[in-house]
Amino acid sequence: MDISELSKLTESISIELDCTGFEVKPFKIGWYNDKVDKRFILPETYDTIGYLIISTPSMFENAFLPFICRQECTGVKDPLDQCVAHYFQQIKQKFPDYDIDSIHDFELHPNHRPKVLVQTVAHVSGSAYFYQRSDVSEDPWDTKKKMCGVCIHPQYGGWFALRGVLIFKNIECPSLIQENPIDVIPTREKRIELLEKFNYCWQDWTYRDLTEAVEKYSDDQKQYFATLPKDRKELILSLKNKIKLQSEEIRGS
Ligand code: B12
Repeated sequence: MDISELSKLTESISIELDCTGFEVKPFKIGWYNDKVDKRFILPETYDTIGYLIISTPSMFENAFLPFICRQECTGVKDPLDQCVAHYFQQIKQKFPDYDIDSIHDFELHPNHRPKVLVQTVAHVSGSAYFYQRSDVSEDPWDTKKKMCGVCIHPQYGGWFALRGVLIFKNIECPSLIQENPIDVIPTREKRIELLEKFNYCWQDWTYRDLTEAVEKYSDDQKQYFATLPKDRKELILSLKNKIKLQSEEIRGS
C-alpha cells in the first residue's frame, strides 16, 4: 500500500471513531520490534501496519456512558474493557477486506507477560513521548529500584489512556515515515519529578498535570476511576439514572 492509500485508510478509521473520544495513530511493527527485547517481539513483518488506539478525556462521556446505557451490564467483564472491545469489533466489521488482529492493553500471555507494550507503541508512533529512567541523565534512584516509565501526550498531558493496537496483518506500507513524539518534558528536573510522581504517588494523579492539557477527565470520570472496580456497579447505576434524567429534561423543555 502506498502512503496516500494509508492516509485514506487512517482517515476512514478516524471517521469511524469520530465523536467517540478514541484516536488512532499508525506505526510500523518493525519500529516497535526494534525497541523491545525479544520476549515482546510481535511476529509480523517490519513494514506491517498497526494502529495505536488511545482514549482521550471525552471518551468517557462520548463512548462509555452511551455504551453502558445501551448494554446490559453482565458484571462478568469490566464495562470499560467491554466498551473498548465493542469499538475494536466495530472497526473489524467496517473493514472486512483487512485481516485485523486486536490486542488490548490488558491482554497477557499465559506466563503473564503483556502481549503488547502500549507505551513503547505510543513513542514509536509519535503519539506520546514515553519517559523512562533512561531519559534522565545520572538518575538519582537506587540502581535496585524499579522506576516505571510514563507517557505524556502533547495535548492531553497525563489525561489519556493507551487502549491497545489494531494490527492490519495484510497491509505493508514501506513508505510510512516515522515521526518523533513531542518532548513536552525536556528538562532533567521535570523528568525526575514526573517519574517520582508516577511511581510514588500516582493515586493523587498529580503526574497527569505536569504539562498543560487541553482537556481533562470530568468529575464523573475521576470518580469512576477512583472507585475500586468491585464498587463501580452502584456508580454505573447512578450515572445511568443521571443521564436518563438529563434526557427527560431535554425532551420536556
Ligand atoms: C503491568 C502493568 C502495571 C504493573 C507494573 C508496572 C510496570 N510498568 O512494570 C502495575 C500493576 C504495578 C501497574 C500500575 C500502574 N499502572 Co500500569 N500497566 C501495566 C501494563 C499492563 C504492562 C506494563 C509492563 O509490564 N511493562 C513491561 C516492562 C518490561 O516494559 P517497559 O518498562 O516499558 O520496558 C520496555 C521499554 O523500555 C522498551 N524499550 C527499550 N528501549 C527503548 C527505547 C525507547 C525509545 C522506547 C520507546 C522503548 C524502549 O523495551 C522494554 C521491554 O523490552 C501496561 C499496559 C501495557 N500493555 O503496556 C499498563 C500501563 C503502563 N499502566 C498504566 C497506569 C496508568 C498505571 C497506574 C497509574 C494505575 C492506573 N491504571 O491508573 C499504576 C502506576 C503505578 C506505577 N508505580 O507504575 C498506563 C500508563 C499510561 C501512561 N500515560 O503511560 C498503562 C500504559 C495502561 C494504559 N492502559 O494506559 N501497571
